[in-house]
Amino acid sequence: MSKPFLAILMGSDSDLPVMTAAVDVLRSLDVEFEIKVSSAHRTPVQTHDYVKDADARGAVAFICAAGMAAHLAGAVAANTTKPVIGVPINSSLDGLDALLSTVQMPGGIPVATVAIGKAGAKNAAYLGAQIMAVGDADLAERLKQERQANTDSIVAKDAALQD
Ligand code: RP5
Repeated sequence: MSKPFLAILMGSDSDLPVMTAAVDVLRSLDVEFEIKVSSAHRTPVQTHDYVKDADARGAVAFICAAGMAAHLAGAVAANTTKPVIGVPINSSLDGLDALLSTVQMPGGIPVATVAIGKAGAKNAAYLGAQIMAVGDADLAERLKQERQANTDSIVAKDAALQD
């Protein structure tokens, strides 16, 4: 088994401009990850095979981004008991179609669904890192420091505004 990692799947390479927000967060936190284009509809066999393989190699959680009839996160969740985080992509209908397709899972096959677009991609990465950090004290510390740095930066901006 390789080092623990997060597996990111996207339904299309057209989702990459949004998912770079997740990649940036994981790089900043020094979290191991893999990223793949794999579609529930266009490459169902490859998606199934990758999930089984990544699960066996030590994927801690899966982050799945898709737009339109966004079935990727559900298809991944059907093939693993690791946590699955769904990122709805705004490809049509303001992303509402993708949000509903991702979040409305039948009982027993959960997908933790985040917001549509870049904010969701970012939060999916933080959530994945937080899941990993349950078993990784160093990563937990990096997350705490990063949160504190964000707080400090907002407080400093407010202080500057008051001058
Ligand atoms: C989904 O359909 C993808 O995740 C993407 O968001 C959307 C459109 O895909 P492309 O036609 O741009 O490849 O499967």
